[in-house]
Amino acid sequence: MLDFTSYAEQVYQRCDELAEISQDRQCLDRRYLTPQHIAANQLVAKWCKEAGMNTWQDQAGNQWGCYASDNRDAPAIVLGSHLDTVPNGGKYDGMLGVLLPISLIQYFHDNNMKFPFHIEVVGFGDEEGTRFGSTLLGSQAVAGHWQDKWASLMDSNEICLGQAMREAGLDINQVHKASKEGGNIEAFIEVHIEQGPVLESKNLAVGVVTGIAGAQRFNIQVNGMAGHAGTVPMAMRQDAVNAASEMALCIENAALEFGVVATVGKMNTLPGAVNVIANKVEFSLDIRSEYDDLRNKALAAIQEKIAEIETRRQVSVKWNETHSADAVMCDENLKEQLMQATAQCQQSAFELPSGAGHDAMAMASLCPVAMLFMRCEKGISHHPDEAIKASDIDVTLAVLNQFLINKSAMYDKVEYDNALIA
Ligand code: HGY
Ligand code: MN
Ligand code: MN
Repeated sequence: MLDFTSYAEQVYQRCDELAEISQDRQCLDRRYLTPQHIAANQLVAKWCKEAGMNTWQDQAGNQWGCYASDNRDAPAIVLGSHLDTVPNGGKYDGMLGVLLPISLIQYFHDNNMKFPFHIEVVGFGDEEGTRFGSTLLGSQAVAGHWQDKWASLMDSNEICLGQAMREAGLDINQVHKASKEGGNIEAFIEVHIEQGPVLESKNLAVGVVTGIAGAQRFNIQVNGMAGHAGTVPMAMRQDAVNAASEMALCIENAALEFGVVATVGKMNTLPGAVNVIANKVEFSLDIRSEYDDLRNKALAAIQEKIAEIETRRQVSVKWNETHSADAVMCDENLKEQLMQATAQCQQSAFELPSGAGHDAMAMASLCPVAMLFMRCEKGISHHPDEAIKASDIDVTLAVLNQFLINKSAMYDKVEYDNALIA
């Protein structure tokens, strides 16, 4: 296996440097279309240039680099992930999948290596959906699925997405130009930390992803009746907090019963006073499964149970779906090619599913997609304790390099065969 130690160190340090760009001095929090997002794009642009790429920001705020083939008409292989984070996030979720390819291209540039295909790197601007609630906005723009209704999505400061774009120097009326539909893209490969404990339990640096779980997200509003905490008898209350709490527990029970994962990650109560019975609670639901029909069955059971609680507790419930993405299977050929490259670089090739969502889900409508997972310590993610080893970056660089070298040889063989036929 080629030694990429110095390039692995470069990736490691750059993750630290990028993690300094945050809207919160106490933790990593970088959101779509904020000044911090644009600053991160500019830093990534600098590194793309140093690696011999031309670089640009597209009309959806995604940052691109292209390591061009000598053949202008060649197809592109796109490598990338996201540059935004969850609040109090880790410094490898997303970033690793942008910085690792840039350093691999730095290695190609340093060694004057060229390929029969363009290699493009993309840093998507919004995978987590932290700022506007909807997710995969950057990659959906690239895949040609931007929805005009998103212009009115609001952040917690009541700034709509259209205004946020203007403040970031972008024009939402131009966002459709970010689409690569009809482009000559052969494949999208996303490198990402596993965000789970499996590779660590197998003592493997790298794994190949079989498929990405589908997900739905909702904002659920429970409206009850405010009242005096001291005078309203318990049996006469329409307490939104107790109703929402019972609903959250029925979500947990349904997830256990159907074997899916369902999370209530956000819950706000109003008016939020100690001595007032809450009249309104808003909470989020994130429900996922590798199997769409299972997720749909679990969701139907949850909706039925919540309707029963709504009636019994005399509250009213409003559902608002903020995200829906069916499960995506990775392309079989690309998966085999990544397994082959992995087997050439680590003692065994292993494949596993992804419970987390990724930009590859959006890109799958544009071109064949595949993912390479890298081990992360104790599977911790969406947390500042997210950690990886430089030696695992080394292995991942070697696997991605091997994949591109093998792919290049396939091109040469096709060209050779065509020449024979001609
Ligand atoms: O939520 C997810 O699965 C991803 O981290 N956005
Ligand atoms: Mn994430
Ligand atoms: Mn991610």
